[in-house]
Amino acid sequence: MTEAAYDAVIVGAGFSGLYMLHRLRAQGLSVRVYEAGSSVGGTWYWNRYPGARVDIESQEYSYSFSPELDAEWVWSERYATQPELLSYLNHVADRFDLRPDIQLDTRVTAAVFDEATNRWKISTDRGEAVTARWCVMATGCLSVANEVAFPGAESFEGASWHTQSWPEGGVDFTGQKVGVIGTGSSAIQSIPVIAGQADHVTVFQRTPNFSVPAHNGPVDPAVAADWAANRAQRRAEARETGFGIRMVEPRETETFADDPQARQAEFERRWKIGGFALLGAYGDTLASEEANEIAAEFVRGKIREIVNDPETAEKLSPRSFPIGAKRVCVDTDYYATFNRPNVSLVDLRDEPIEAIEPTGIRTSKQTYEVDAIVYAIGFDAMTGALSKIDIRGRGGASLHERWAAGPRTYLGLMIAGFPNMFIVTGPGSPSVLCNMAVAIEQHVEWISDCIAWMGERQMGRIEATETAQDEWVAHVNEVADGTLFPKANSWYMGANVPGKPRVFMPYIGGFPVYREKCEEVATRGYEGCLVASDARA
Ligand code: NA7
Repeated sequence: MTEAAYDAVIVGAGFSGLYMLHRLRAQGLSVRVYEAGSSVGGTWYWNRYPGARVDIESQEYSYSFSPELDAEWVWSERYATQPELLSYLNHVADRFDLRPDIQLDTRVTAAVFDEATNRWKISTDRGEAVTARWCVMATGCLSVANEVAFPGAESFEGASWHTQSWPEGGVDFTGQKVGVIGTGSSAIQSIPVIAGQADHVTVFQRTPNFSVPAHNGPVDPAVAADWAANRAQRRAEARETGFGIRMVEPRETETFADDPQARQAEFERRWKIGGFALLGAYGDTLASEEANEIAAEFVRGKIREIVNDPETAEKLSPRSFPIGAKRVCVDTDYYATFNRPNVSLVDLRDEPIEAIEPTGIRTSKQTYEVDAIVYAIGFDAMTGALSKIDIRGRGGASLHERWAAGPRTYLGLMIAGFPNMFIVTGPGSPSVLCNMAVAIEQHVEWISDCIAWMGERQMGRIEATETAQDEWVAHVNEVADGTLFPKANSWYMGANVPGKPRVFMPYIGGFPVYREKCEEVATRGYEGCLVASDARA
């Protein structure tokens, strides 16, 4: 049977895949999108846990490519909830008529490059195989959940869920004793909501995280009016900041240039704004340990102010890594939730989990009886989704093996030895250290421009050189080493997955610097890449 042939296959129909499809189709390409979920939406389809919402203001965390879309969509809250984000992405799919080219409930299992034809053969778990000139991995940075590997987990008699694969109809915790394992962003968002419903919530914390208030609420009409009047300008401002987030309001000022009173006032002002604004207070927070400690201690002071019990406050206070070196969480009432009589905290540094038992969670000290368990234990980040697909490049080389010691890419967009394949927000690009919406749009546009450039020249194959890739990887590491980021056991480092190599994966040089580099590469005829026509390949 002849396989269906497309110009491009896109894996994933989240924020990245939807825009990628829209762009490539507008360029006249035939495109097939495969999506494992039963809906478009990616992250915002899967992460349906209570309290799930974006941690960047929605005005900024949304597409900017279509002024009409931007103008017509009205966000109801400063930080949109998961259902609102999912309806936004569904609206995008309908508005741009994307659905006919998207196949849902289909997981791509293999992608094999054929050197004779310069095409990828892509296979799915439905037994289909198609070929495509271009393969774009829009598979997301946080799309593969960490496995629940606690001994005895399968013996638990109650219900249990990973936050990333929450039941579509939601869960009613009324009257239940709930154990939540983990205190990352997913836990910090869900714990206050679960605590408002359940009989009791026991939080199992291995490492406390820094969390700042969202101060969420309805979108301020003045802010909405400002965005409506100045949208293009506001978007451009976001793109000029290192994190691609306008509300961070980054300042160059160094921490010790201000006296303690001025520092306190600046941090207080930013705490009131909420969200990541705190991180923009001083230019050296993520570079100097002494400076970082000042910001960290400000947050610890807030925890002590909010949490009534000093012992609980201390347990909730992060002391083992610099603030910002793990993604700061953005919460609604997280710390105050520990003042509720129906919430208790178990510090796993004192009493590690030994096993899950049929009726509870057993630590080295005791068994905590629970009716339900929420595993908020995170993701195999940045490389998880690609490592689940059997990707074979030139000479049958396996990506899995190539990346055994950690991911290596050129600009986080291409991989030497894997021609005609692109990754959206891959390791080695700003990705999770940037507003994802900003990072995604820039990648999608770069990839589609590259494909158009190839088409105009009737070229059939493009591939990053090993030299360009080595230089980029060295640069990514050098920049990371100049910061405090590698000092945390974070998912940025792969440190949260046993056995995963410790490599700092995102690019921390800042979005504007990165975008400039990408533009320079393109302007110079895709410098660092080998380009060939089909005939010469
Ligand atoms: P995170 O931020 O990786 O958090 C996972 C949490 O689960 C974290 O507190 C972990 O503790 C904890 N964890 C993981 N494995 C275990 C085991 N075995 N025992 C106890 N505790 C464990 O994932 P999230 O889903 O919350 O957030 C991911 C991103 O999504 C977030 O940054 C936002 O960008 C949105 P640890 O810190 O490893 O000690």
